[in-house]
Formats: sequence, C-alpha cells, structure tokens
Amino acid sequence: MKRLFLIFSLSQLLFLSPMQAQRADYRIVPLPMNVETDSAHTFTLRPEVGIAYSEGCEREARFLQEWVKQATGIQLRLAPNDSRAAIRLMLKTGDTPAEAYSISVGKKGVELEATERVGLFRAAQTLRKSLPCGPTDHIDLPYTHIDDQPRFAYRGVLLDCARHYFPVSMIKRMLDVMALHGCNQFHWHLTDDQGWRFEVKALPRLAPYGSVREQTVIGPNAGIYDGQRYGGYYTQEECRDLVRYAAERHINIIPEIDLPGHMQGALHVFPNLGCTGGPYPVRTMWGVSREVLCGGNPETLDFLRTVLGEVCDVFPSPYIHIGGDECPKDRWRKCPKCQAKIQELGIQDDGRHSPEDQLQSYINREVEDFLSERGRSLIGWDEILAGGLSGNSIVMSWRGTKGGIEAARQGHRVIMSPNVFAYIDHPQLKDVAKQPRTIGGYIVSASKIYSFEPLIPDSLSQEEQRHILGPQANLWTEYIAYPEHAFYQLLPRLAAMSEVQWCRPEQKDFDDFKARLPRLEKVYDLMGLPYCHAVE
Ligand code: TNX
Repeated sequence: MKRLFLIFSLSQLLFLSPMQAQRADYRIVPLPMNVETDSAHTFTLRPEVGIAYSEGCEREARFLQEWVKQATGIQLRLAPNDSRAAIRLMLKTGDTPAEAYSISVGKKGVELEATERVGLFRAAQTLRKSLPCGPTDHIDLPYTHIDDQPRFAYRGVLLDCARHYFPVSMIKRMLDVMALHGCNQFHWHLTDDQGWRFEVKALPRLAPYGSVREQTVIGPNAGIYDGQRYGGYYTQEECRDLVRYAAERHINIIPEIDLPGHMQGALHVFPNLGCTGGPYPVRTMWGVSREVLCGGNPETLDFLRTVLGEVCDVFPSPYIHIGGDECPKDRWRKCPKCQAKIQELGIQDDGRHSPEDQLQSYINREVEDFLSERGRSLIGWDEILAGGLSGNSIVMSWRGTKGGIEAARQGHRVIMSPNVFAYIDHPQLKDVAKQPRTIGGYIVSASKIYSFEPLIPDSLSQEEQRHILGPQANLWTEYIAYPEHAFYQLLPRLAAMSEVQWCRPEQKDFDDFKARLPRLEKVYDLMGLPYCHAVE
C-alpha cells in the first residue's frame, strides 16, 4: 500500500503538477554589446508557437527550433510566412555589418533582425543561450532590446589533427562548440612530422603512408614508446563534408599545410624531397625535427604546388595557412642544392636575415604567388617574418605578441595567438594533479586568457591596431589523444577566449564572466560535452 502511494505521488510530481515557469536571462557568454531589459514585463513562450523567417533563412530558423527543443523540450513550429508568428527571424536592408543583429522582446513576441543570415544565426545563438535549461512547458522572456556585434572580425580556434587524429564526428562537435561561442574561423592543422592527414589525389601514396607512424612516445619524450602503430587521414570527400557543415554554422575552415619544416610525414613518402635523401620515418616523438623539405630542390616547389592546388580545390577559404614555423636550417647550411639555390638567387647575408632564412622567404613568396593566383591570402606563423615578407601575407603571432607587433608595424594583417595567453594545450589549473596530464610548462588559466588584450595599445598606434584581425585559441594535441580530453582542454577556456574575441574591453569583468558561466555550462551538459569544472 505504502509503496503504491509512493509511486502515485512520484508520478504526480513528475507528470501531473504544472511545470514551473522558467525565465530567460540575456546576460550570456559572450556578453552582448548592449542589453536593455525591462524585467517587470514578460512575453511567454509556449509550445506550438510559430517561427516565421525571411526567405532563405530556413536553416537559421531550424537551428533555433532545434535548440529550444534541446534546452526546454518545447517544440516550436516553423511558419515561414506567418507575420503574426511569435518568433520572427527577419532580414532587413541597411548597412550594418553582416554579423550585427538585434533582438527585441515585447508584447508581440520576439523579433530577431540582421542584414545577413550570419547575423540571424548569431541572434539565434544568443536567444538559445538566454533560455533556461530543463524541461518546461512555457518560458517567460522579459521584455528587452539587444544590439550586438563582435569586436573582432576574425575569431579563431586551432585544432591539431596531425599529432593525433580526431574523427570527423568529433570535428563536427567542435564546430558546434565554436558556433555556440560565436567563433567563425576553424584553423585545421592537417600535416606535421607525426602524420600527414590530408588526401592528395595526384599523390595517392602520400596520405595512406604519410599518416602512419610506427609508434608514439609516452609522456614528454622520455624514450619510452607504446609500440602501437597509429594513423588516420581525411579523404577529400570528408573535408568537403566538413566545409559544408562548417559553412552551415557560418564558420570558415582554414587548412594548414605546415612547410617547409614539420614535414617528416611527407618526407617519409618522398625522401627525395629532403636534403639527405632519408630514410625518414614518420616521427614517433614530439619536438622540432631537423628534417625539413630541401630548399634547393625544384621538386619541392612542384610538390607544394600539387598539394596546395588540391587544398584550394577542396577548401574555399580566403586564407590558406602554410605554417612556416620551427624550420631548423642545419640541413640547408650543409646541403649543396640549398647552397646552390642561394647562389643562384644572389642571396647575400644582409646582417639582419641569414641566407637560409631568405631562402625560406623565397619559398614563401613562390607559394604566395601560387595562392594569390587562386585568390587566396597566405597565413604563416610569425617565423615567416625572419627572412623578409611580402605585404599581403598575414602573420599569426604565437611566440608571444612580439611578432604580431612587428608585423602590424610593417603593415601586415595579424592574427594574435600568443602562447602564454592562447595555448590551451597547456594546463588550466595551478594544481597539475587535478587535471589530465598535458604538455606542462606554464599555466594558461581562464583568467589569464580573459586578461588578454589583442590590440596591444601600449605598443601599437591606432593606425597599426587596424591590422589586427583578431585573436585565436590553439589546441595542440601532442598529449591529447581523445575527444573527451580535447573538450576538457577547450572548455570552459574557449568561453573566456570568446569574450576576448567578441566583447569590448570596457565590458569585460572576470568575476562577472564567472557568474554568467554556469548557465553556459548547462548548455555544455545538454550537448554532452566534458569540461573542466574548476575555473581559475
Ligand atoms: C609550438 S605554435 C608549435 C607546435 C607545438 C606547440 C605546442 C607553433 C607554430 N609550433 O608545433 O605543437 O608549440 O604547444
């Protein structure tokens, strides 16, 4: 009897009692530019309410429908032409930037407005993040007017899929996570010493063989190996599928082919492209390899043109990343072909740039010409400054902000990704015992990231600051082999980075950010994402 009674009251609680009304809260992450809320009045959202949308915006409407369902269980209805629908995603004319949007909540419901679909997508994300999470049958939305647009046009995240291979399904989740945080550039590190992961059809042996290493060092290069063969690469069809998936979420994919260093994966398959002729095993430990592409062999440029030609076919990105980092010149200094090329080009030691650095600049210029013929801009790590650089190249500053400052002064466009603020392969908590083992070294806590100011006003004039496209967080994966670990490294630090990317300095306040974070973490929970629960 008692048991029956208990079951009865439980079912009452679960199914029969009216559900609590839940209230929206527009103070989300990243914080919108301008939010004016009248808490005394609310509009109530109920199931079966319609979502109207301008022609061509069905996808944005569907995303919103899906997110409301995911957060609250409320099923909204798509009602394209219903001008009285309670939610309206409307394109308007005007000259506001593509990503700018407004949201108005009032008596007649919720109006989302932008000049482009991308703006409506951002608006829908904001509305989504404002909703309470948990099953309910109605939500109270306080009257509000929100005006928002990002501070930086470039808001990037790098994932290294060369040191470890991550499945396409994981990359799609990552793109979802980026979109949730308002990021719009996915920098995909596809090739490195430890594996070549991009299919090149004209070179059919490259990816199948260049992607496989015999084993992997355990821990920080202590000389102990796991004895497990490791590999994996992305077919062009998979890459195109990801490009499409990203574009639906208003994200551009920037592929990186790291050259002329970090090339041992390719050298394994084409030892003729190295200065010594090899053999070159796909590298089984981390760190920087002395084995790089030969700078004097004409086949090197043929190889790069073949590879980059297919990269351009697969990826519509306006930017192509060519790496350029950590290219030791030991081999080039002793290589007859490299030295002959230096002679041929008439390169002199000019006191500032070594001949070998200038040889790398020559390769960069050839590659830049090739890319610009295809309408693409070259991005390279800050080392590409070393031998002189042509004006159209974009510099990604990773060894602190020094390279970025110098590049901006020279008039180059710059992406700021300084290791001490933006390298989320490093630990996020002071107590290393509380988190999975990572690359170690310095700590990149959420508050450290949050404190980053990408325009470096102490060093750059306002004119020079205009060259800074935006900041980027980098997730290198020497020590990160599984998606769960990758998301733990990413979250919630990407949330901190998202306010660096999106918000104006006067809006930023770390304590306030921390107070807003738990509601974003509820969305992580809904999406089944692992994340670090402590925030320092
Ligand atoms: C430096 S950032 C690298 C990467 C490593 C990373 C580890 C850059 C251009 N080169 O190859 O994975 O440090 O933090």
